[in-house]
Amino acid sequence: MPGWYARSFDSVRGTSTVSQSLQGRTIAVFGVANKRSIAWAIAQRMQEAGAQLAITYQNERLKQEADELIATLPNAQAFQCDVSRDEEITRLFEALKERYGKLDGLVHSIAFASAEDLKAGFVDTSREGFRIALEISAYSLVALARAASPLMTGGGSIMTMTYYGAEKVVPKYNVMGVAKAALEACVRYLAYDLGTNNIRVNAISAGPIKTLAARGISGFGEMLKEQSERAPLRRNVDVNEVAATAVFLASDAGSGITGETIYVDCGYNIMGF
Ligand code: NAD
Ligand code: 0WE
Repeated sequence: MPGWYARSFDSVRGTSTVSQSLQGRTIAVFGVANKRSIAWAIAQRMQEAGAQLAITYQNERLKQEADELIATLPNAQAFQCDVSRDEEITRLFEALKERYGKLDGLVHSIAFASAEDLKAGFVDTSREGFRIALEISAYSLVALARAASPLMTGGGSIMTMTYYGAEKVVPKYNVMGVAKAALEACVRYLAYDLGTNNIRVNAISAGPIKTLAARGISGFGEMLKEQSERAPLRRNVDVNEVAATAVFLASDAGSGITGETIYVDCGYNIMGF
């Protein structure tokens, strides 16, 4: 049995279980802007499961708030990285190699499209708006996976956050829907390439959650209400349910899953009417 695969056997019940512990693992989490960020909930739940964390924020503007937040978490260190800049990615992974030596997991919780592109008709998306949305929201996963894989010497788990607008039209999600469709395809191609190194790559498709990235969107409140009425569980998803799925994917319990998009949306996506 390979060493990384921590199975335990219950001789009384005669069942074997696979550990969801992240003890002894180092995980890099990208995309903490504030306490509402999905990345922040993931970081907290991963720390509770025993992981040592490198947490990144985008820029100087977010530095103070992110630094203060990250300082409250044991075994976590803050780093700055704008994923649109190759030199910042290179510098970050040099720092991670120096500080930790190896990496076991990476969480990508980053998206951006220009505010105008989430208001107008999709048909009016500019060349520049399209480029930016796809570069920040999809290509950055490829760049981070490439930089992280040499550090994942004992295998690893890479995950990203996606949304239903990748596969069905959600009015006003526009170019972000196209970027998420590309992101989900990137997950499958990365899973194929990195599978040889026992690195798994997956996406979590979360239902709508009131974060900074959602707050600016007009009608988001009504959307939450309608979604909760139509979802099989008759409610909206809690950010900690998304974080629990991230812990699962980073743990040995997720060892057989790669290239997948896992819905954490109270079942909303299964409905036809
Ligand atoms: P958020 O605003 O807290 O997180 C988005 C993060 O992206 C921020 O931390 C921001 O700094 C970062 N970012 C943007 N451009 C960057 C760049 N160039 N370099 C580095 N970081 C950059 O909002 P969130 O809702 O937590 O979003 C996290 C992820 O979850 C996104 O991928 C989003 O699409 C996805 N998601 C959100 C929802 C939702 O309803 N909130 C639902 C499904 C998926
Ligand atoms: O992925 C997202 C939002 C991502 C996002 C949000 C913003 C707002 C501020 C990307 N770029 C920006 N740029 C900004 O200037 N979600 C899944 C949340 C979301 O956004 C929507 C949604 C949902 C859900 C936009 C329209 C309709 C539904």
